[in-house]
Amino acid sequence: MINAKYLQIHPEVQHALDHNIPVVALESTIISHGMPWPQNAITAKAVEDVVRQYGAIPATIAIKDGRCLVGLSQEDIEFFGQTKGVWKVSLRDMPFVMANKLPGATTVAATMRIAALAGIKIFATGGTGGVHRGAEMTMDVSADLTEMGQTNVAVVAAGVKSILDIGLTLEYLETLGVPVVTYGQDEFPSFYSSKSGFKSPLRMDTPEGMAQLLATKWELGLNGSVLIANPIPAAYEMASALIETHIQQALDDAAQQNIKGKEVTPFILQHIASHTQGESLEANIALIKNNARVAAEIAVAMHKLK
Ligand code: PSU
Ligand code: MN
Repeated sequence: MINAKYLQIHPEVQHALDHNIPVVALESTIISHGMPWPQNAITAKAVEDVVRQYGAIPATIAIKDGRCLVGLSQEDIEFFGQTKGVWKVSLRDMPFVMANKLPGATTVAATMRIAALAGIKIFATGGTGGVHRGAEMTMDVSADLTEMGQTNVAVVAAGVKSILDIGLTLEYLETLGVPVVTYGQDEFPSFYSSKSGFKSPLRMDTPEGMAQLLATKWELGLNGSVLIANPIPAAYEMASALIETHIQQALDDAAQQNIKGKEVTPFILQHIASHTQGESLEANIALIKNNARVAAEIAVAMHKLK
């Protein structure tokens, strides 16, 4: 366990951890950089409510005053929802942001690491990072993937967005030894769509099956995550051709404006959001709630295995 001075676990989360009550971690980049105010704060709260409704305790993770917060108050959620200049913190940025006591919203990679430090086994988000299109030239591969290769926290996401190279992302996860399991269908989903054109490496249909797979993996000493891909609910799916048009435009704009490094993902997401307005936001909210439900169900099933 790391020095307690770096971890601030919310009393409700600590109580759950101490009493073997299932806990689901949630990230904060989606709050500070993924959605506009006030929908971001409203959604963060609603997602926590979904976790509770399905029998687990939510622990939304962020960084403030030099500490990793595990479980946010309503005030914290509002702070991360409306404060300008909150850092997007992946693993690389963690020591700098913490040492300088800056506010930070955590990516999938940083959230996983902090969840692991707190003893949380499962995490729900919208979409993860991956291998970017053109990565064979830029080497832009999200630290989310390398983190999934080593940290024992399962990730429930709606697949990866087609802003990434989905085929290369699946290859890279295979290299890292990360099982990719799609929930309830054969095809790997691509965030706004339940389809991607790629067959999922694995498929599982029940929370109990998922819990058994996780237990087996970790009992074997096979460290790292399992990417649980949960397709967006059918009613909220968006037309792939439309999304592709916006992605192409966003990639062109990013190249023209010389957007690089950690700014690439937020820039493209922002572009899609502003060009599809309500529709993509609504889809985003629906899929993250759906992921929170599945994560809570799996957390409960893991608890029953014990
Ligand atoms: N993809 C999405 N929505 C998101 C992100 C990615 O569809 O909100 C965020 C997540 O926090 C993810 C991060 O961990 O972006 C990845 O950023 P990068 O590609 O810079 O590693
Ligand atoms: Mn990157």
